[in-house]
Amino acid sequence: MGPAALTRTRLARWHRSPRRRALGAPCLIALAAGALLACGDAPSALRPAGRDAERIAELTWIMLAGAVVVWALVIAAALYTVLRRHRTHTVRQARWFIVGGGVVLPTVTLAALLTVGLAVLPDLLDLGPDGQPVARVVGERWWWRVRQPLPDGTSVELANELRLPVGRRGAIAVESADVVHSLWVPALAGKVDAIPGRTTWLGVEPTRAGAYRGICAEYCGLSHAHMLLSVVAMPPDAFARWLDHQATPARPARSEPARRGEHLFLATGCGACHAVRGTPAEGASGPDLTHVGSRRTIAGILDNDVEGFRRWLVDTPHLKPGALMPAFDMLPPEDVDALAAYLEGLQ
Ligand code: HEC
Ligand SMILES: [Cu+2]
Repeated sequence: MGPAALTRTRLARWHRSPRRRALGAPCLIALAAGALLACGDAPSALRPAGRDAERIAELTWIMLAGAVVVWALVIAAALYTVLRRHRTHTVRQARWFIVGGGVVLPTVTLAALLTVGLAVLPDLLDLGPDGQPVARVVGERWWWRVRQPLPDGTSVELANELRLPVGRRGAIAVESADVVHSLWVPALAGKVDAIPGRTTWLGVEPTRAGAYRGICAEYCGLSHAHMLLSVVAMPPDAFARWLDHQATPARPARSEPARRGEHLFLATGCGACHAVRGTPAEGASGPDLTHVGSRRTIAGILDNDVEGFRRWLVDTPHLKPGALMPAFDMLPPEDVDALAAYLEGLQ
């Protein structure tokens, strides 16, 4: 039996084999998982909600199409060598094959893909009209400190949350307080490293209102995977109202437990690390908590409700291993409840 016939027999046997069938199900599951990931709640660069992510998604599809064509050509060449009848080529034909397929084709294909890729860059590097950042984001272990400028030149500080008006182009200034982090909001834009001692820039222009998940895309230590950021794109007037509200100082606690919580907040030393504008708490090493109750999450990872605050206060080292906040599990439960009521009320 010649090599070609042998291969044909092997292919036929593989086709009938139970091993091939056994492979079918896992392949289908992997494909389905991929499809689900692209449409579930997970951050996805393939469902863009921003101008930059749209360009990146287009580029991805073009690169994928290019890769599929190259792959098909390689497989076709492989099948041709294996399955063709024995027939010798002339030297001229062989040279054409090597020069054409080995030099000309890759050069042309790669040059074309490079050109398409570079053409996207100017759009991504456009940082908006006024050179002022729409937000400053500082990567810290293990949260994102966010400062958003106010019309009067000052700014408000929040944590793990950033809001942007839909349809306006701007730039986020990215910094780091400790090690190298990387900011990536796949639905909105590409990723950019947060490098200690430097400011890097990321152009953004949300096209669809909604909340999009951002992550730290550079391993930075124990709780790297918990460094999550919500980016909320809002209609411009709703954004302006939200910003106005964030600029106001905390309103005094209303309910009895919340008033007790306010007192405990200062008495247990929370104010050494946290600021609550309008109170004597002026700490700066932790997140500003002035409107913490109005944020989408607590610490980027918990639902924002009384129960979430309770869990955060007593279980900090398990929820975020290595977090630079001590656990307050020595407090009696009624004190934890009071603190949670106070924090939830900081709307
Ligand atoms: C030694 C400094 C320090 C002290 C003291 C401290 N914290 Fe924190 N706190 C932090 C840091 C740092 C973070 C951010 C941790 C992270 O997410 O990695 C944080 C996060 C938080 C958050 C989540 C904030 C957000 O925006 O989601 C809340 C709520 C909070 N602290 C409440 C308290 C309360 C209440 C007390 C007092 C009982 C307290 N903290 C004491 C440093 C401190
Ligand atoms: Cu990080």
